Amino acid sequence: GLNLSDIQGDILVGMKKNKELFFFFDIANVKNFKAKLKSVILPLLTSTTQLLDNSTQPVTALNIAFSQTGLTALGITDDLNDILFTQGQFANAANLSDTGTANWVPQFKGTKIHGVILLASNTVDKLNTALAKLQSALGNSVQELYSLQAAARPGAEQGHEHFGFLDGISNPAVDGFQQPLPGQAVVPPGEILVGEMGDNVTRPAWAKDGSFLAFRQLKQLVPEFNKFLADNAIKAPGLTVQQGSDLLGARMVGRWKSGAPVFLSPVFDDPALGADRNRNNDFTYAAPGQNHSDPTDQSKCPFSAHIRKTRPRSDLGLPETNSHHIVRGGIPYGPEVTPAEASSKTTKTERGLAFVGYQSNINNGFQFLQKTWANNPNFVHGGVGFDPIIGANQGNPRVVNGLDPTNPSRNFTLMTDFIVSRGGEYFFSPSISAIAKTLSV
Ligand code: N7H
Repeated sequence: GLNLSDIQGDILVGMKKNKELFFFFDIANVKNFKAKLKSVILPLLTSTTQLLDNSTQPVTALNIAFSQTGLTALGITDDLNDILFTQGQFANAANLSDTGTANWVPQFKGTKIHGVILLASNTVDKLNTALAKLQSALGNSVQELYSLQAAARPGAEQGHEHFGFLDGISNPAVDGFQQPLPGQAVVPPGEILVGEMGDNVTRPAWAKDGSFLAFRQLKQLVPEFNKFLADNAIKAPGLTVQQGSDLLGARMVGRWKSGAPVFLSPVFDDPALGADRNRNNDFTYAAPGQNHSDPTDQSKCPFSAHIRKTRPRSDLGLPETNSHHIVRGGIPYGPEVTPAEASSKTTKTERGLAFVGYQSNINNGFQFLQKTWANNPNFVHGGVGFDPIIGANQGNPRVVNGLDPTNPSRNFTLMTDFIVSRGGEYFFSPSISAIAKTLSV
């Protein structure tokens, strides 16, 4: 089995807290930093084992990950053999079809960031207390370059991202570690963890049980998204305008706001289905007993729907032996939509998703999902169009097929993006023993 007490906790099971701070730093003094990494950070690192049991979860969880620039600053000369990591996200931004990098957070432009500390707790006070303690202990060994404060949404919206949809439903189960729920993909450990079975790339020995963290700050234009849904409500007998608008949104995502999959509940939301972990992921897009979906039928779920683009299930045939799965651990950031924003249908204050995706190979994982699937109008079939949620076309209009169930061949042309990339960076989240024995010495 996996050495769960050596694997940083965010990778496979997530921090399980409502507030999270992403603290991006550079190493100001290498010798001091290595000493602090060992004496201050190492004892605070939260393992997978600790997170699995409520009684061992720390009040504030902490993980750390390094960029290539950070590893280089630490004197690491081994090649991790992931070219996208080595070059950094900024150098490869064009692969993601962002609207250039003009919208990027300035600190993400270039390769200045050495690492990120992920701090998670259940209140902002506890988080800030932990941060203050940490910063005073680290002294001037590190310098803060940028921070992003993220938080689960309040009340009934908890667990839902800013467009209103329940998130965190479908992550792959790691073979031999997690018992899959019905419909969950099962992946070899090496698809997520470096150096484990299924990772066929040559790596330095110390990199074993680490994972690449693709971080993206994705701004969401929520009032604009809602305006689009209201203006383009699906018209069908028996549907009110509101229901037609909800149906359009659900078909763009592939799930209703409750989490219920449109493939299983094609016309109306089904909150009981959405909440049932044994049923809400139990579908393949194929008819019962078939291991391949019908390539002409998107009546129950568009081929372009966000969750279908990013995990095509039986569209590529079953079992799902492709190597394009990631473990997502993102969390919303920014305030709730204000009444003024809602009535003007215009975003005034930034909000979005602090996207976190873990994989052993960025080219097979995050970048593949974004570039080769979501941004590719001919995936999974010619002419299905862009993923209407995350699909990017360098800011140009995006054609999307299949959204209207009364006329599946109808194309929609989305004139604007509802998600704007503010950039990010690629990091490596090492094992705890690698931090103790290699990175801090
Ligand atoms: Fe997505 N959304 O609100 O529409 N995502 N996503 N995502 N996403 C998922 O199944 C969303 C983003 C994946 O296994 C759900 O857990 C938003 C990126 C994958 O069937 C919802 C943003 C990438 C899955 C959203 C965003 C992905 C998935 C349903 C950005 C990769 C699982 C909840 C602001 C490049 C697919 C769930 C499966 C699910 C939304 C980003 C990938 C509601 C708002 C950048 C693999």
